Amino acid sequence: MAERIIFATGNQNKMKEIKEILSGCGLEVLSMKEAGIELDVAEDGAVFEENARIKAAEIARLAPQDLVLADDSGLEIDYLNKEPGIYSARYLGEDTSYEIKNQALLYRLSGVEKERRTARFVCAIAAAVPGGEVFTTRGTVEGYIGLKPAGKNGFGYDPIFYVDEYGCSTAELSMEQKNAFSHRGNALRAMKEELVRRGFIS
Ligand code: ITT
Repeated sequence: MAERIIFATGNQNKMKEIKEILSGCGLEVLSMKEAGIELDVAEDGAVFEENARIKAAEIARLAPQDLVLADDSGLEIDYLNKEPGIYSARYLGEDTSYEIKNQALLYRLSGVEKERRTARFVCAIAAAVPGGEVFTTRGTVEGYIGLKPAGKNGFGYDPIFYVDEYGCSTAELSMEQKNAFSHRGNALRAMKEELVRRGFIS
């Protein structure tokens, strides 16, 4: 039975959300950095699940005793044929700031009315468990692209992603509020259930 969960991400904002959601699962939750693992995995899959599987399986080879989780996530904008999708982190270049990425997306939606600005955050989580098996869960959250960026919380595309229930962007919500319904929260809760069902955590 594994004693630690390593979450295979280099994104510290994700890690904060993940630790909050997995707290109380009975296992120690570590980032790759905290586990002393440094590896840049090429995410060359065609869908979120495939990228999450690639990441989890690669890291698991370096930590065969641990339960390794990895996610791949992104923003799908319906009007832009689901762009940026799996390329969310790489949209306009990995090093381009989110201020610029967000402004560019807002520009591409200039003049488009609210009903056609629908979008969703998608998160696939893969678990690589000791023994070599890998399985995935998926979570989504539906929303729309607002007319301007708002809010300072969260990260990435949060300032332009609005949810009807709150009438504000997800960057205007606290981490607790966002985690309660977010794509990553939903995928992680489904993964927690799956891990309990399979007897890996209690
Ligand atoms: P790792 O691969 O190391 O986990 P990453 O930032 O490259 O970190 P992804 O490949 O999963 O992560 O890219 C997801 C991108 O999608 C992320 O960088 C954000 O731009 C966006 N994204 C995902 N979840 C988000 C969220 O909750 N809020 C805002 N933007 C999000």
